[in-house]
Amino acid sequence: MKPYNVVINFESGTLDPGKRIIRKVSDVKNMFYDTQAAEELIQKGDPMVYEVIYADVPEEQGHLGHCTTIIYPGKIGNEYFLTKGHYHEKLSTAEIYFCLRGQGRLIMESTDGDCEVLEMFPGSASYIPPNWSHRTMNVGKELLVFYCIFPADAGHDYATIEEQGYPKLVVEIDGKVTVIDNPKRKNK
Ligand code: PAN
Ligand code: ZN
Repeated sequence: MKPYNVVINFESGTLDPGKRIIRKVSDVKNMFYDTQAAEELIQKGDPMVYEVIYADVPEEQGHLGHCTTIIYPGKIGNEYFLTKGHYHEKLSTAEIYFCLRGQGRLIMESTDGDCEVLEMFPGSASYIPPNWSHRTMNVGKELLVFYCIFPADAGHDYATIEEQGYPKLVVEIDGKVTVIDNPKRKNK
């Protein structure tokens, strides 16, 4: 293949040319603590939670996958709109999230059971080391837009996070972004 550019719009988060994937509440309902509130939101029109726009890159060793993610502002119960979250199938692969717009949090858990939450804000570049799962939340009132770069053959394991969730939840309490223990977290 030949070198080529894509163009990223920092305002809207579009990456062009790119392939767009959309995630509605019905796609991510199991990731939220308050599944009842998620069901109610699905009945009310099943709004979009986030989109990912991928540059066309072969999913092969040596290549770098890259994409933008756009998370809409919103909550389910008191929990902010979030991405599914995943480990890389190839656990030895790292990733960088570069925030272009909005206010977010990046929660990560390592295979050793450590948990960390980083702030995301325009200009923040978060390093996700090998062996750390990752999920993002939009904690602001506008779009959260970030750009991701990862080994193109990393792969995504969504099942582990869907089953066990994270040790912490990022919720709004008295109008403030608050990190609390996840009461539903099993076996930790
Ligand atoms: C990111 C994520 C993206 C959407 O590109 O895939 O932000 O999150 P989910 O994949 O968890 O739905 C990434 O981490 N790629 O490896
Ligand atoms: Zn990833």
